[in-house]
Amino acid sequence: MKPGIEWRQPRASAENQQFAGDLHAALSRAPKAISPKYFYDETGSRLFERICELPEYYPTRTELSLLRTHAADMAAQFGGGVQLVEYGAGALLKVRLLLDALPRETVQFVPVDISGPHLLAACDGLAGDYPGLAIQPLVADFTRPHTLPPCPRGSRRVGFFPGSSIGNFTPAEADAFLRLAAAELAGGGLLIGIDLVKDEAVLHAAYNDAAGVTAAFNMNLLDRAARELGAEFPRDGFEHLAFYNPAYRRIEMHLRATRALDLQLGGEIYAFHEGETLHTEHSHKYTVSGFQAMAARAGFRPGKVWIDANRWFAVLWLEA
Ligand code: AVI
Repeated sequence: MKPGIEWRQPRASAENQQFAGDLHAALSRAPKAISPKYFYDETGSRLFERICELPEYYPTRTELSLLRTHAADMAAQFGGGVQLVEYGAGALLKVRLLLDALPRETVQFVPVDISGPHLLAACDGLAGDYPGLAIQPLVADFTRPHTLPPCPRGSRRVGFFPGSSIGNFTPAEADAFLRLAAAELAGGGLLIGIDLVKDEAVLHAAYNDAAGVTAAFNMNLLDRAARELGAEFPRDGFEHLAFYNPAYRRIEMHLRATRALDLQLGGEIYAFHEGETLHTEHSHKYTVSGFQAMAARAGFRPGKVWIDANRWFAVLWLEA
């Protein structure tokens, strides 16, 4: 690990126990459903990076292009010194565009991510490319209560939540996250990327790529259960299912049993009938005004908005 990076290590077994408990609960409810946060182990994080480069998956390159074009304008909203908190930090690629628009000595960067080894590797890379940048990674589930390092004197705390990751929350979870963020970012603000409502064919292609990377990403949830928890099931008995649900304005991802089968987990047997699914992810799509109204209810004041020419993706500044 590079000098200058302070590392907070969680207990690995606690994470496994939580996965096991949540998977048992997911398989016991009807319909079966689990949080998408369990996609992101080492393998899942790498598969997600591949998704971001797929020709069909427009959100990443659209948001990157917005950040590239408007980084200086976005950074101008932050004010002087900044403690920049990235929620669900991942590969730390997008934040570089913001960092490039900020005087390095005025920034303390706090990437928060649940996947420890992946975050550590990303921080090493960032520290090598941005010598002198203060980086304090925090391994945590940012949707649960967590303690950020104190904000340096004279700095504003600014959250960065790109990628429309908020779309993967239920509306209640999104509201809870926005309220938590509005409280911990009070006096600063939040820069957030959201995926917009659009032509269903564009959405369908983005979650059903020809190369099958999204299918592998989805399946990794059960692969991970096999690797980490010893779950047993016929792997060829599940298939990837992703479709747009217009009533909820969201893409839904499921793992569908192609025949009646049993999944064994920690001594319990969970039966799937043919066609039954484990719901693995929602990906909500928003309108700008609808999202701003939700943010306002959580305590933010809507600020500037940057949107691409297709009106497929938006980056919003929200004052806390
Ligand atoms: C991380 N998140 C915003 C992605 C999305 O588009 O909802 C996750 C993803 N799932 C399938 N493809 C990408």
